[in-house]
Amino acid sequence: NVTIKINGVETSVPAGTTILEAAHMANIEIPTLCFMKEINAIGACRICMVEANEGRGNRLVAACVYPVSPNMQIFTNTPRVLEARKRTLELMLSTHERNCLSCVRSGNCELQQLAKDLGVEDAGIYDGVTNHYEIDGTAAHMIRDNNKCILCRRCVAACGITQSVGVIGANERGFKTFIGSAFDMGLGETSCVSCGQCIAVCPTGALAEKDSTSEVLAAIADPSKHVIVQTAPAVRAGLGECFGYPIGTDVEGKMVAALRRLGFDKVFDTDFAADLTIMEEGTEFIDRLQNGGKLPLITSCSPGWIKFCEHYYPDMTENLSSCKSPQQMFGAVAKSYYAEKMGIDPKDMVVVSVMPCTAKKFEIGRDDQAANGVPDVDIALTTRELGRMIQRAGINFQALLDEEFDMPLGLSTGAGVIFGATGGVMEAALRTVVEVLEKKELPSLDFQEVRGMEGIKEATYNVAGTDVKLAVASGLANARMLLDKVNSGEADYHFIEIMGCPGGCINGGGQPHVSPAERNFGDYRAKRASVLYSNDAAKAVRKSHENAGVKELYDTYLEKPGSHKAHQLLHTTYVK
Ligand code: HC0
Repeated sequence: NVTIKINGVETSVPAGTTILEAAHMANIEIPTLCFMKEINAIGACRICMVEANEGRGNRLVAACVYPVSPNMQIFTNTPRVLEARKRTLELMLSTHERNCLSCVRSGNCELQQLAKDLGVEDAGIYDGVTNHYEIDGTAAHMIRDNNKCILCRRCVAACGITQSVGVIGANERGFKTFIGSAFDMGLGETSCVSCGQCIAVCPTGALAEKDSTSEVLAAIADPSKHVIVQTAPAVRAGLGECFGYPIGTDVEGKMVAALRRLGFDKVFDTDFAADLTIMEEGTEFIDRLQNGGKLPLITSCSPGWIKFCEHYYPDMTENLSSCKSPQQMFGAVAKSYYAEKMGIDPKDMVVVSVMPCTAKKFEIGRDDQAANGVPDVDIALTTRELGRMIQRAGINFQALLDEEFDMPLGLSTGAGVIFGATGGVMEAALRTVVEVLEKKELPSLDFQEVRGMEGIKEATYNVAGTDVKLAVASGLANARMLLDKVNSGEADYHFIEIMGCPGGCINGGGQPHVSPAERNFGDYRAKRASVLYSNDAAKAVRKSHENAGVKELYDTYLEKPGSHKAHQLLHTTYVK
């Protein structure tokens, strides 16, 4: 350890710690714009400047990359520091489109917050020549507005390092630098996988999901339409953050109440379809295991992962489960089974989904996702869009009393809800597959080995005399690492779960933005995941094959998992 002084107060921190980390340990948050721990430590934006004295007088240094040294004196709050940050911010603002009133990030924009904290007036003192960029709306899920970009390169790091996709980078140089794709192609023309991790880390309104909220309002206002909504597992673990609740607050009941007040005809749960997925995918796994099918079986519910597999590992598409994602299974069942029950023509139904995910906006338009001759799902919203809709409708979210999902597509088990955290699909599948193969009840339903936020997890379970080898990866760079091990023969598994976003859907690209301090030093992913595991633990029924609604669906409509009708509605194909 080394002893240092921060603002005159002595403290001891491990050698090699950066000033930013040391200050965080001493409960002082130094503002950052470009910094992302371990993946974007480039010291580029110069917002984190502090004064450091190592015996040669006070010097301004970038706290995010400058390591502490013995007896260093650090000053984070002097007039010189604040003035330096203010100047830098003014320079950034001089080329930033400042129409904050209508910006989607107004209220939680990091640049706006800094301007407020540092007392920067919108005086335009450095105004002069600016660049003007066309908005890129070519991708199905998002827009890029480079007029609001501050060139922090967080999106570039998220895309290239966290996800190992790397379809964006800095084009041109100097004053003309802008972030875009190679040859300035539209994002929709590249092999972007739509994960939205770039949006999640963007400090400003330069990157945002395509907003579909007015389409939803128009459908609700149309009396000829029966408009139903489904909510993904992870939404209940994130939505509260839009309304000031601490990270890790379960707002399932208030969310249902709010959706009803927005005017949806029925409020259903994607968790129902997650249980259904387990029935289909579990059956597929047992079949492949016992009949020499292609192994490892790899989960198929994360559309960012699917697109990644198709683009970067086309030879492995045969390993993918043929199951549609729960979002799509839900839509297919809603527009067949439920529509018939209700006597509604599926053409008069609008299925809206609320997802923590931006790739779901892409998934709804994929080929072979319209089992009933109409799209399985019509509109996919992110958690953030739902937050905005509730806000705009004047619904006092905090004051709402908890309400329950509608039936029959609102019934779910604990296995369904844990889908939203990395390892959750695997655990849910194990609860069913092990019981089916061993023909007896599991003594414990908790498969701890596949829980937790590590990027890659492995476990082996002896099931009915066979050692079943499993792996779980979240985040596409981790997925790439795992698949390369499988391809090289270094590892062999029977079953792999892959989720496109690090930590799983709880950290999806459509979840509420978190502060830089939380993103860099907090455990927001684990806090959100804990909501799902607590929700699971509190449920009376925790195994998908015991979901009474799913059982009834099979008994009265689908016949059995893997049936012809189940295949027609619930399974899909992939492109190489
Ligand atoms: Fe997920 Fe899903 S768990 S992908 O992360 O499988 O988005 O939450 O809705 O479809 O259920 C996202 C979350 C879902 C789906 C489910 C799966």
